[in-house]
Amino acid sequence: DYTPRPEDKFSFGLWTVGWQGVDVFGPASRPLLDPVEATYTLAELGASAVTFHDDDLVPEDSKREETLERFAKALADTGLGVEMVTTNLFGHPVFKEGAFTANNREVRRYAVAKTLRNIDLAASLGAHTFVLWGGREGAEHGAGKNVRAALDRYAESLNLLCAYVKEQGYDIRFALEPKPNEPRGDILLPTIGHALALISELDDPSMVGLNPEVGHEEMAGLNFAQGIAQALWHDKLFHVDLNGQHGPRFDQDLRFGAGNLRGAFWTVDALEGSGTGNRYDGYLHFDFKPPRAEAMDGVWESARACMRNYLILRDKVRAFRADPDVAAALAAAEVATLNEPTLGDGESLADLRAESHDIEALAGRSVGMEALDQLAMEHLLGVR
Ligand code: GLT
Ligand code: MN
Ligand code: MN
Ligand code: MN
Repeated sequence: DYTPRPEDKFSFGLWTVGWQGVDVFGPASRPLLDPVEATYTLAELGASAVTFHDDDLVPEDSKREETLERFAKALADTGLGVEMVTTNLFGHPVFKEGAFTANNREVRRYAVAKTLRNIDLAASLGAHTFVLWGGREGAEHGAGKNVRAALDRYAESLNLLCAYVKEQGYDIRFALEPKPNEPRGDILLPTIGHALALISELDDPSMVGLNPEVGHEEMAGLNFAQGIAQALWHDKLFHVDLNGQHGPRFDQDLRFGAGNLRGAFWTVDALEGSGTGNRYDGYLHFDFKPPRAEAMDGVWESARACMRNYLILRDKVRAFRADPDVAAALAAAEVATLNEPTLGDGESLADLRAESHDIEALAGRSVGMEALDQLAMEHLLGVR
């Protein structure tokens, strides 16, 4: 039974099911979806929370109060929470050359002000995570962006936002979302690793973590499961954007499980902490785009499938980890031995250097990885 439950903590961006199919080659293929209506439908499908950009919910100031009241009623009626809020710093042409890192200083000041206003809204709705995706922070031209200055300004903005949250006493942490390219030719903080490195230079690194997206890392040819495992190791996996992608090409934002299915299996394994003992306990947030060819029935089908695919894969991962043949294969591959420190307690480097090794025997040893991986493959293919 793959029915989503509240404890599964599934969450959706209102912009996902609300995407009207506008792309580079054509206009909208679907009607405007009222975000409040979308909230009711997502609740019916089994989501526990929703997330949004300021512009998804309250694009116009004139309707702000009225929309927020209707939205609050939808949350109360459905029991859904707002777990994360983010700011649109990429859609309006004012951000065409960047937001926090635009060369133009007035644009940067507007970007910070727009974000501050939305942090107040996030706090009032009880969100604890605030995502920052810098899709326009980047360049197409080498000389057009001083990367050193841009990183100074990126860090400056993040420091200002963190100071504001502390001053207001909000219980909010920031999550940076890396992406290598699209819409800019090259985006700053292109991968998990780049973003982690920037965080360590901030005034209060504890307030800033990551919101990695499956497709974004895969666009860069990277392994998402390994990326989030490292983010978890740094205690920086504050949030996650689950979707699907077929290798390095345009950002596809497929429903979770589509595209790189084996990658999705290991992603669930990493999130559940089955191999590491280090589980992600935040919301499982879907950031996908229902394909432009679909009508509204296909939109809801793809949203339902994101959750269903997660639950199916979680079952497969659990069955894999509980399989005695897998336990034997893990032992044969010495996977648990990696937990032992290389230098033992009370040992010195002299002890280590004094050891003699049978190099030829070690070089010829069996590592058992193919057998282990084939077991995972067979669980995924449904024959075990
Ligand atoms: C935008 C982007 C996503 C980000 C969202 C947060 S908005 O749709 O493509 O990957 O997660 O700003
Ligand atoms: Mn995303
Ligand atoms: Mn994407
Ligand atoms: Mn995206």
